[in-house]
Formats: sequence, C-alpha cells, structure tokens
Amino acid sequence: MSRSQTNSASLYDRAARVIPGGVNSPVRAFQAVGGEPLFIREGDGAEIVDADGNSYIDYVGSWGPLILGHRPPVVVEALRGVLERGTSFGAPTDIEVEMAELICEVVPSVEMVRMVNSGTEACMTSLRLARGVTGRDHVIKFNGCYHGHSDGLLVEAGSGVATFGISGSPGVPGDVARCTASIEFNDLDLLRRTVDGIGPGKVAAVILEPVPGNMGLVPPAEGFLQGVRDLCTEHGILLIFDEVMTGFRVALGGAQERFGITPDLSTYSKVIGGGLPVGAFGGRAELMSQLAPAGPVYQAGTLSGNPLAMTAGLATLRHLRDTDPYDGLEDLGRRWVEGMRSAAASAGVPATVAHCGSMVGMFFHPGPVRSYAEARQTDTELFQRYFRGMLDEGIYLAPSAFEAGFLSTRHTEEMVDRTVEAAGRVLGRIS
Ligand code: KE4
Repeated sequence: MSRSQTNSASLYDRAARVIPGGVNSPVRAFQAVGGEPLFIREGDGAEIVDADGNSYIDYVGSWGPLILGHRPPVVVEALRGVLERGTSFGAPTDIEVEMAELICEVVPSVEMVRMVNSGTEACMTSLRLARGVTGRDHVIKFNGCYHGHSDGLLVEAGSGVATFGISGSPGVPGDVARCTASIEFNDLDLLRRTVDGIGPGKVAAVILEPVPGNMGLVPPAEGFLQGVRDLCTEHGILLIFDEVMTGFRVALGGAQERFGITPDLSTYSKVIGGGLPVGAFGGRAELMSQLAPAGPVYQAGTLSGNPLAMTAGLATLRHLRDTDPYDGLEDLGRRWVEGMRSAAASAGVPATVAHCGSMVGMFFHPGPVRSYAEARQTDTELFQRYFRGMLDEGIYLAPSAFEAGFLSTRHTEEMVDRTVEAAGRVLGRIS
C-alpha cells in the first residue's frame, strides 16, 4: 500500500529550487534508496508523522541524538525553563559548566572538555589538537568510518598500502589529503604496516569509530580496539575515539566503558545535545590545556556551549544517568536482531544482523561483514526495495544500506515485533 506523499513532493519541489539537492544534509535526499525524501511534520516518542499525515516507527531518531525519543518531557520542560533566561549570550554560563562537569564525571578518560557545535567540529579540532601537541602531521583513519566533513577527514584510501590518502571530495587539496591515511577497519596488521610505512615519529593520531555505524553497523573484532590502543601507546600516537554516535548510547560512558579501552581524546555530539546542535571533545587535562586560550592550539565558536543546546543535553544525560535504561535497550536490541535474523531466514534472504546496545544493523549478505570492503559487497539493490517496502509498512529506516539504526527508550517490544513482522512480509515479497 503506497502512502500519499503529495505534500512531501510539493515541499521537495520548492526545496530543490533554493537548497542544494533540496536538503541540508545529503543522506536525507534518499538518493541511496531512490525516490524523493519525506518531509517530517512532527515526532512523538518513537514515532514520526510526515507532511502527508503518515505515521512511522522511527529508527533514525535524527541519526542518533534521540535516545529518549522525540519530545521527551524532561527535555521539553527544561527548554521551556531556559527560554525564560534567553537563548545565547556569547559569554560563559553556569549551564555549560554543569555539562562539562557531568561529562568528566561519567567518562573517566575525560578530565577537560570543550563544547563545539557539531560532530564535524569536534573531530576536526581533536585532530588539530593531536597534531599541535605531538608536532606530527599524519593521521590514520579507517575506510567506512565517518568523522564529519572537514578537509582532513574527507579522505579515501590511497593506492597500495595506504600511507597517503586521496581527496574524497572536490575542494580538498591533495596536500591535505596526503596527511591522512585511510585503511580497512578490523585489520591490526595493516594498521601496523601503515604506521611503519609512514615512518617513526610521523603519525599524530589514529581516529576511529569504536563501533562503526557509518558503513552500516560493523562491530569491532575481538581484541581489535585493544590492539589499536597498544599500538598507539607503543608509537606515542594519540588514540581518538569518535564517540559521536556511541557516546552515552552503547553505555553511559560510551564505547570506552563498554570495551574497557582508554582513548587519549574522545569526540561527542548527537546524544549530548538531546536533538539540538552540539559537539564536544575531551581528554586528559595535559592535552586539553593546550587549547586556546589556555594554550596555543586555536579553536573557537560563537555558539559553543549554547544555553539551549546545553540545557537539552544536560536534561538528556542526567535522565540517562539517573534512570540507567541500558539493560532495557540491550534487551530490545537483542530482540530486534533475533527477530530480523528469523524474518530474513524465513524469506530465504542471506543477512548479517548485529547490534551494539541500541545501535542495530542488517546487511543483505551471508557475512561476515568486518570492514567497508566487505560492506560494499552487500546487496544494496535489495536494500533499496526493502527500504521502500518498509516505508509502505510504516517503518522509517535510515535511507542507506551503509547506516545504523537506533532504538530509543520509547521503542517497545510490540513495536519491534511489528517491525519484524513487516520485514518478514516485505522480504517475502521482494526476494
Ligand atoms: P555532524 O557534523 O554531522 O554533527 O557529525 C559528524 C559525525 C562524526 N562522527 C560520527 C561517528 C558521525 O556519525 C557523524 C555524523 N553522522 C551522520 C550519520 N551517519 C550524520 C547524518 C548526516 O550526515 O546528515
């Protein structure tokens, strides 16, 4: 049953005239799944309603921030309160001190934290800090891991053992890309050879998503994260955990708590803003105190620590700390995986299904899927048809085979079961 999309279509037509691609972030354009994007009118709990009044169970959750679902009362009430004080002062406030204190309380590796306005800014600046502190220029990232769109991180694997990156986008100078190597995830030997290939004392940082969600969900292999940590320690390389997606989601203390790894720097966004624009990065005081105005590494932001974003984020993090929903989210993620595995098997569709807490993922491929190279071998054409079928069933998935899904504290077992039943019907029809 195809649902009316008249209003979305006319909004998209207008948008395309005045916004590049009709959207303010490329993945929203549905290019990876075909057709035109839905325009969303409102959200409540685990559900959203589009411009034509169609409702969906939402597994995007604004790409991760909404771990408490849409319009959680604790956040809405807190925002109502802070609006009585104002929206922005361009001066320090008590709220951002409380936010910094809470992050430092919950994440042992973070002794100091700087607020910014996006995950891109957090990752970009954490690299600048790592280079400034070590005096080294090269950084290593992993294919399929996304750390925002700053020049030094929009880099693809170069030729051979990727000691030198190549620009992943027009506008990124080759000289910038050459300082970033991008290699396959879950391959410790390749990382060791890449560090050796670049040369001693040259690599400032290794940055990674500890549980990648930007190539689809690809969990770290047993021992991989510890191996990266040990290799960085051995070579005086700073390890940066990009916890923009995993932070406060896969555990209160993020992936570093879940896997027991201590990075040198960590980046955040999404959950810590409760749906408002925010980013942050933090680490040991000896590193963070090198940032302006305390130290020489420059970084700044007009709206950094914005009272509205801090208020929404604080309300979210305090609620997570005080209610500890993580066991429930883990159980729901497991239910989703078991249901999806069974639905795919019943339809005779090879699938690799995984979760890490409330992050979920399904590849149409017998698996295993341990890297971006393997993720790209999955059946993306089948995913397109699956995505469309699920939309018709009232299930809103990320519009790309290379994204993760997100559960919230407002998703119920009944919703997950309904989603699994829908998947069974759709896969039975399209395979
Ligand atoms: P932003 O600049 O989009 O706030 O954050 C960049 C970023 C950094 N690190 C990780 C691990 C991320 O997942 C992201 C952004 N995530 C994507 C979703 N895959 C945002 C969606 C979009 O680009 O519209």
